[in-house]
Amino acid sequence: MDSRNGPEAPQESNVKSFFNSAPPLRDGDLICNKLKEFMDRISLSSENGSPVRVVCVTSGGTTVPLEQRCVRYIDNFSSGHRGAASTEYFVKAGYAVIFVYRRGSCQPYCRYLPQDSFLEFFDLTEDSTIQVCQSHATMVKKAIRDYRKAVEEGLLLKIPFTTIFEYLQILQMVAKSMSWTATRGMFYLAAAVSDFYVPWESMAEHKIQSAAGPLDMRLTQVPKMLSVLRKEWAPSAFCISFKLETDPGILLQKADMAMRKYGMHVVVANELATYKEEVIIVTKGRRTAVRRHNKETDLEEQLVYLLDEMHYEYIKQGGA
Ligand code: PAZ
Repeated sequence: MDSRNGPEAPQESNVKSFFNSAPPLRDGDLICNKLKEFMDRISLSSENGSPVRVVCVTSGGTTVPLEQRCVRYIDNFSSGHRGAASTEYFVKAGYAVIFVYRRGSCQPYCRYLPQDSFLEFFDLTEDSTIQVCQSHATMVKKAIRDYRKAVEEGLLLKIPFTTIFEYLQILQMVAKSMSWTATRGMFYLAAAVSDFYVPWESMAEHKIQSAAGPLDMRLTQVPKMLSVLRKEWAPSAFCISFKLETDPGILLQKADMAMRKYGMHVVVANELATYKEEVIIVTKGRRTAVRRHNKETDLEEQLVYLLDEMHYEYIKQGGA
């Protein structure tokens, strides 16, 4: 039912109550200014004579806090590797990228730097200056050059999130700031987003105490924001969501359903056991498997290449 003429549909009121009860972003004004600056610059640039395409890449898992002064939280599986790698290939393809990432997750152009043995990358010279070990120098030089180029050309904006509350508020801000891009906008939603959460107003303020015995907790369903994104926030953008399952028997059926139910243009289906080696691109009436060629290549390179072509077609046809 149309809310202008009668009571709100349940989904609509769930979306409202999610945003009304979410703690406001601490750095909301800063994000808003950064987005404005980024978009102003991009709107003046061109890509081979045509206006630049813009993609919002989401990456990493959202957390669900269990306490307002959070000590414990539920997390979602995602290292952020897919989003980081894809960002590099989108920049290479000429897109301006807004990289919305989980704090501490994998970053574009830093994917090869070891996180656990970072110091092994460096040598101390006799005069105590620090230099990158010769064995890694080529890789680091390339990463620095590519990163600087992306930043200097104004093609990369990074915005961090941690909780589901932050993620959805940021996604909404980004979507609204991209409205001027119309069909030239793309959403590539690789983040692993919580399906359930504890509403802020019903959350314990302080650390939950174990002395009270076993913990019973009721989680509320996170409203399905993909359909809100498609219908309200960015109706002309090209939208790609990801579907991860552990049971191969239901994966494609769930991907088809996500496409129909939320109006996605593409759903990228992957299975936990093989997601680094294979994904299936699901579109209306078509399934295309994308496999990693070997350990030296990224599956994301082929994936981004195919999505870039599909987006180009979408723009040519005026969106649909
Ligand atoms: O971040 P990562 O490279 O470790 O993993 C990527 C992924 C499996 C989280 C992504 O491909 C994906 O499927 N994201 C959506 C997950 C979901 O169904 O919520």
